[in-house]
Amino acid sequence: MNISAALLRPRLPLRTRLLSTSASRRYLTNNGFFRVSDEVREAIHSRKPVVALETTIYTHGFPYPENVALASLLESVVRVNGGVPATIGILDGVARVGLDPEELIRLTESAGKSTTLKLSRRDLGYVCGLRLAGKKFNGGTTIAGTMILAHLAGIKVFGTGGLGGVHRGGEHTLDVSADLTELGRTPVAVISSGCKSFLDIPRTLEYLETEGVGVGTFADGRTGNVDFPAFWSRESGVKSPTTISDEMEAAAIIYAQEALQIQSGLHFANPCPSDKAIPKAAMDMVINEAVRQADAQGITGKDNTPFILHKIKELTKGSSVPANRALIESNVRRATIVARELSVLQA
Ligand code: PSU
Ligand code: MN
Repeated sequence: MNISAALLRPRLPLRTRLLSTSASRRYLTNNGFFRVSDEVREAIHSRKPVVALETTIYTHGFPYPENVALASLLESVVRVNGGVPATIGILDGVARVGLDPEELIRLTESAGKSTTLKLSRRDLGYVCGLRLAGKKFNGGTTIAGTMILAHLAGIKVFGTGGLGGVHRGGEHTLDVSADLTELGRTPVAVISSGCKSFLDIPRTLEYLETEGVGVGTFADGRTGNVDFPAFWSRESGVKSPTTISDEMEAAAIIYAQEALQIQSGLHFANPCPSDKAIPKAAMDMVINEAVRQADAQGITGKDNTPFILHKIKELTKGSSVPANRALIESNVRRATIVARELSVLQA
């Protein structure tokens, strides 16, 4: 698609209505449970490109102190590409959108403690409410949890590593990540490298279709059918429902959905950079073994994803980690460019 913002703007009959809708939309103001940093609030208000970043990857993904380094790297990636980062999580029982460096360190270094939780939609009321009873939790928000808080603050673009999905055997266990239902109900665009193939990728895409979630994979010049990516691997054996050429197209889709007042989310998949990606065949062997061990030990529910991630790292002797880091960085860079293109459309 070769549409520049200049071409697109005069042709959008809904533009005036869209602007007045956006302008009159009331974002949640700061209260005892929810706080947006001054920098992020000002950036949203003046329509600067803001990118949401999740924190489960720090509290339940990367160990301390690597998680501190990653958290600060990702914020820098947003800044050097012209955006404003909004790292989202729960600190001392308060939902936070935008953390200063000291707070970011405090949250990431609390990884592994029993009072530092992995927080999805169901958990937000619990951790914030119990602060009133004197219990102070920290928490990394999952994609679902992060989308909710981003949307409350008025952020539309979110970059991260990988999406939760339907687990293998999910048709029996009903272990389906709340990320998928959240994408069905919250209008935030998530840029990730798809789902790890320890999940059931065909059923995940079916579920997203049922939830009304637009899914597009960045094709980067490739033509024909492109696979929906499987995190470390660029191939999954499953075709992406749609492909997009670049960040401009992603931004145009977000803009159109908003104009149409469609209240579901979007998922744009960005395959792992080629030089760091691990071939599907190699990854399949490792993942099958990790899944076998999780089954044997009866690890299900919210503990399943962290357990399998840990096993994969062990079985690949750490070689999956550089790929993981490279893809997150690439996704966050792309998310920033999408947010920039969106700012142009909204100007
Ligand atoms: N997939 C990954 N890495 C991750 C996660 C998923 O490749 O760190 C995290 C994300 O925060 C995601 C969450 O939102 O796990 C999904 O967990 P569950 O399946 O319990 O919903
Ligand atoms: Mn689950």
